[in-house]
Amino acid sequence: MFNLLKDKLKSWLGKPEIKKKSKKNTAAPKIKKEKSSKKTKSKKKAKQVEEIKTIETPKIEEEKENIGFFSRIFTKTSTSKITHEQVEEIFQDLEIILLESNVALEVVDKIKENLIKELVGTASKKEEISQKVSQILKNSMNEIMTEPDDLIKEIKNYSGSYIIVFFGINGSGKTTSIAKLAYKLKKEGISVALAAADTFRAAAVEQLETHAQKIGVPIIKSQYGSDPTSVAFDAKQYAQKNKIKCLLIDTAGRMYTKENLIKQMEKLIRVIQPNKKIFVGEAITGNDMIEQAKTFNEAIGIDGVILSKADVDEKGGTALSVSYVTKKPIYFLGTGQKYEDLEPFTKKTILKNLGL
Ligand SMILES: Nc1nc2c(ncn2[C@@H]2O[C@H](COP(=O)(O)OP(=O)(O)OP(=O)(O)O)[C@@H](O)[C@H]2O)c(=O)[nH]1
Ligand SMILES: [Mg+2]
Repeated sequence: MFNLLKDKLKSWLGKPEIKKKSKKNTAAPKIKKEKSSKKTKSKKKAKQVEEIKTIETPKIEEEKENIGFFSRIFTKTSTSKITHEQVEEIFQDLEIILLESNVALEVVDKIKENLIKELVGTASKKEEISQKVSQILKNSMNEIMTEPDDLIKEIKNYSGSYIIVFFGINGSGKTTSIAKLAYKLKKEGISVALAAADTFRAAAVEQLETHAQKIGVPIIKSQYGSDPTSVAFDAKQYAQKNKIKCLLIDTAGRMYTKENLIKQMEKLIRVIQPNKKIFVGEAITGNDMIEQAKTFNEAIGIDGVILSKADVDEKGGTALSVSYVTKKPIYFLGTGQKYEDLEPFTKKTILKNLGL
């Protein structure tokens, strides 16, 4: 992931720009000294004058020269103070790169604010400006992202059955993320049970059941069309009775605009009182996904995010923006379709992926 944004930033920070340059040919005219008659002498002299004239006339030669983007803006300033206009000019170019890479507007604005704060009025050598901008970008990204608590540790340290509910729109990767997390927890020696509270979509229960069998964890299920809250309630009781350390509750995909479906989710949360409400969203949907996360957060409150399909997201802006907009951390990135493809979200990895 991030390939596109990484490449764009990399070429921008060291952006070569082609400038046409006129070059004066200063090579000394070669005048041959020849012995000759007076007649031919004056003829030769006239020719020489002619030659000198043509040679001395500046020869306009178009030549390509590489100049950096930053050098273009800071042509005159070597160590003079950077102006607001110069920062605006830098930002114009950067803004396009960020917006094209799905970085949310709020985040773009924050980066602009930081650039202005850190650059205007400071004196830097022309050659150091791109490095300085790169550092400000890195600091801004660091500030924008939220590092999550260690969820695995939190589950291990919890005294009862730790309950996590997953929700999101249709096909966002909820069931797959639950299976991946169950696999991870089991590998960590944590006992897990799954609750098939998606009683709505055809084959949803079978899908979760297949995962439960493959991973080797129990599943609590009911009839299609039954109340998701009652399935989740039964699962909670099962987990507590059997001292299951972590219960993962799958729910049906729902559009955040459908009020009755959001109400159904509110009821489940009110009754179950989970430790975490995790929103699962697709990295590739960019600003749409951020809107979804915001609306779900306002409606039922989210504690964190799993960003699925990060492996197919070339842009990467969603991963940078969602925690800033919702003020909730991303816990994991879904990076493929295998059980192992669930990576803890760390700022360090993201900054490395961005080449900053
Ligand atoms: N490449 C990739 N594919 C993923 C990832 N996570 C999920 N998928 C795929 O996305 C599709 C939908 O995943 P599900 O887990 O069924 O999504 P869901 O949110 O449970 O869907 P509904 O229950 O229908 O709302 C499946 O084909 C998954 O294999 C991921 O991290 N990377
Ligand atoms: Mg599902």
